[in-house]
Order: sequence, then C-alpha cells, then structure tokens
Amino acid sequence: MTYQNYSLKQLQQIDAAHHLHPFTDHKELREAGSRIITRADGPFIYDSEGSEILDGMAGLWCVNVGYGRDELADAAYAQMKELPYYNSFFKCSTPTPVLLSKKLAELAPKHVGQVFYGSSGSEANDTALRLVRHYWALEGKPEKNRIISRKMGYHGSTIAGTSLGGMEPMHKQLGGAVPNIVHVMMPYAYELALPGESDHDFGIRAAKAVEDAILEAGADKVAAFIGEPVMGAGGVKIPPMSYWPEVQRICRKYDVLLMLDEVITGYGRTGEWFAAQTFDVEPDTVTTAKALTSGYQPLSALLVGDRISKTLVEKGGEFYHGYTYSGHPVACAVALKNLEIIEREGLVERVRNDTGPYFAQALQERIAGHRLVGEVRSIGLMGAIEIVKDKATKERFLPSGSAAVVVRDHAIAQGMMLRATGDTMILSPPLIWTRDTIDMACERIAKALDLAEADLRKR
Ligand code: PXG
Repeated sequence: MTYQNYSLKQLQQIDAAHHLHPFTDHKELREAGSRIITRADGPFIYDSEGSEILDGMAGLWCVNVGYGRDELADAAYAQMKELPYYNSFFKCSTPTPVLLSKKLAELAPKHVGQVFYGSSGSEANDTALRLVRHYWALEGKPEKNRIISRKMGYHGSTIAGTSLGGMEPMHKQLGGAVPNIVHVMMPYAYELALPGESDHDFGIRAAKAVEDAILEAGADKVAAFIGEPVMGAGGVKIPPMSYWPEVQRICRKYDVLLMLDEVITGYGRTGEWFAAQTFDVEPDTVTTAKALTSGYQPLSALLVGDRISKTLVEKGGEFYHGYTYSGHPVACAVALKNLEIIEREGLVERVRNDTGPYFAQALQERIAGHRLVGEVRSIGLMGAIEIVKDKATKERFLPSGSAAVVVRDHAIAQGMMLRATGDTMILSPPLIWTRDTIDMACERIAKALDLAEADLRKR
C-alpha cells in the first residue's frame, strides 16, 4: 500500500515532526524515531522494515480475533452506507446499539442487564464513576461517594481514569486528582506475600485492606470498590482465588458497590466471557472496551447491574452525562460481528479448555527455568514473565525497569512483540493463537532471554 507517495522514511520524519504519541518521552522518540506498522494478518504484524512479527500483545490487549477479518470490514462498510451516524440522545436510537445491548445482556455476568456506550475504556470508567455516585445520590446518600481502588491499578488516562488508577507517575502529573478516591494494596503475591504465607492467606489479607479502608472512612461514606479482575498494565498481576470472593463478601457486608474494570479481561481473555465468571463474583458495574470490537473500531460498553439500573428507572431524573459517539452505529455493528465470530469459532472455550492450559504449561516448562526468570504466571491467554538478576533472592537488575526493555528489544528482533512494564514481560495474544503459535512464541522468547542475559550480565 502506498501512503500518498510518501516513503516510509518520510513518514517517520513527519511522525517525529508532528505526531505526539501517547505515554512517550518525546525527546527520546525524536532521537530514535518510531517503528511504523504497515499491515497485519492473522497473528502477525508487519513493520516498516518489512519484518514479520508475531503479535504477543494483540495490538494493545484488544485484537482478540486477530487481524485481517474481512467480515468486520464488511460490517463497518455496510453500516456506513446504511447509516454512518446518528446520536442516541434526545430519545433517539439506532438499530445496532439496540441489538448489541441485547447481546451484551445475554453474555454479561448475572444481574447485569443494561449498557452505556462510549468510545474508550477511559470514558467508560468516567461514566462508571459518575454513575455510582449518582446512584447513591438517588438513594438519598450523596455523602456515600468515596471510591476504593488499588495501587498500580490502571483505569485509563482521562482525569477520572488517572484518579481511579493507582499509577504514581501519572498522579504526579495530574495536578489534582478527582477527590475521594483512595488506593489500597494490590493482590500481588510474588512481591507482597510474607515468607511462608500461603496464596490463599495472602489473598484474604489483600482483601482485608479493602475492609480496613471502608472502616477508616466509615461505610456510610464509601460508594464502591473498583478493580481489574487481573491487573493488566500494572503487570498481569493475578490474584489468588481467595481474593475476589472475599472482596465481594466485604463489599456486601458494608453495602459497597463492586465495580470491575474488565477492559482487558472482558470478551474471553481469561477463558470465560468475563473474568467475573472466572472468579465467581457478581459485580454492579463492568467496564469493557478493547476486545468488544477486537480493536477494529473504538467502542466501550459499561455494563450496568440491575441494582443500579432499577434505581435509575424508579427514581428518574436526568443523568447529565453522555458522549457524541455513545452507541455509535458503525462501532456497534462491528462489535456485533466480532462477538458473532468469537462465538462461532468457540474462541472462549478454546482458551478455557485448550490454549489457556497449554500456554500455562509452555511458560512453566520452557520459560520458567531460565536464569533471568523469577516467576511466570498466566490465566487464560494473559501471562507475565518476571525478569530478575537472581532467581533465588528475587533481586532485580538496576536501574529498576531497565532489564525488561533489553529482553523486549531482543524479542522484537526475534520476531516476537512483547510488552515490558517495570521488570515484567507481558503477553496478551489474540485468542486465535493455537498450540503451534504458542510453541513459536516460547521459542522466540527463550532465544530473546538468552541474548538479553548475555547483555545484562556484561553490565
Ligand atoms: N481500564 C483498563 C483495565 C485498561 O487496561 C483502560 C481502562 C483505558 O482504556 P482506553 O481505551 O481509554 O485506553 C485500560 C487501557 C499498557 C496499556 O501499556 C494499557 C491500556 C491502555 C494503554 C496502554 O498496557 N489499557
């Protein structure tokens, strides 16, 4: 494909001159230039150098059905010709968000039957925050407005998303967060479990931090607890199975709403449609985006539990909130087709019964033993590899976070796209991966680890 007769080199120069990238050190990018991805097919992406790279991140945790799906392009095209846009304000609707809402209500966790649309996960979390506060106000308890979240949680990059999230560097640049949000410990056993503490006990202790925060504020001041079922951007931190049921028990005890952010875990990643089902909890809100359209269109859906929607309907009064593109007809058409593909190809079941367990075993057998690896962990098709200097003591390379980048760069050179966060390598591949693709990935990662070790031990 040509780009208005610009060469790739020229595109890189223009990119450096005019394009401010997200989460980027712009000085560094100007010096290094960007990697331009030009096309993609199935599980592979292709870059400006012509390299074929196995995409271990499904784009950015989203391209669950893989690249090159004509059906999704056709769905968008047909909808654009029929009706490219109309809003869902002022008592209007269009067919595709209506049908998508019905479908989502069928797939959603128990007692979750309504949907509010946006274009991104961040927007959906803005909606979620406003909605739970609105709910308590309608219930006559406007002072019950505090939200408990977690350190290292990621809930997006708008002001509300950043405030809900627990990323310190992001908070520092915020110049004032949304008030009344507190952050408690994350359920990350590898670094936070006490010597000799079982996984189960650690999960209960991490949940207790939620109860402590409720008691400190007073239950009549706490609106909700929000968390990613498995922390994604924070490093694929998988909680012990004891954690979520205990958090739910605590929330119920103090009448605190349970908000799950399933922007990454939604639509099959953990081997169920939603991780709420994997961890057996019943949330009041479920934030979803990304894999809802497999990234082919920007779309988010906040799934709203019956408890909240019942109050909205019974008490009435306008909820002053919404976006131009809430329920965008083209994005919803693509989502409907994407969910149809996931169902037709049995991708969720495949992750649960076949590729998920095979992925876990492959990481354990082929990666965990490497001298640079402190721990591997995975759930469904979502995994992490901890990079350490010393396996036994868990000592890291200094400066903190520098080693994973070395591994990542070698991995990309080996044709394997991975993400590095802190000292953790992350994998979140398309759900179309097969056992063969997993084998290919492990081979490339093992090679990258060997090459990285040679570099890192020299330093
Ligand atoms: N919640 C969660 C759990 C997310 O992972 C968002 C909300 C925000 O979604 P939008 O669509 O507004 O980006 C996310 C997004 C990374 C990375 O580096 C992760 C995300 C976004 C960008 C980068 O892992 N997750």
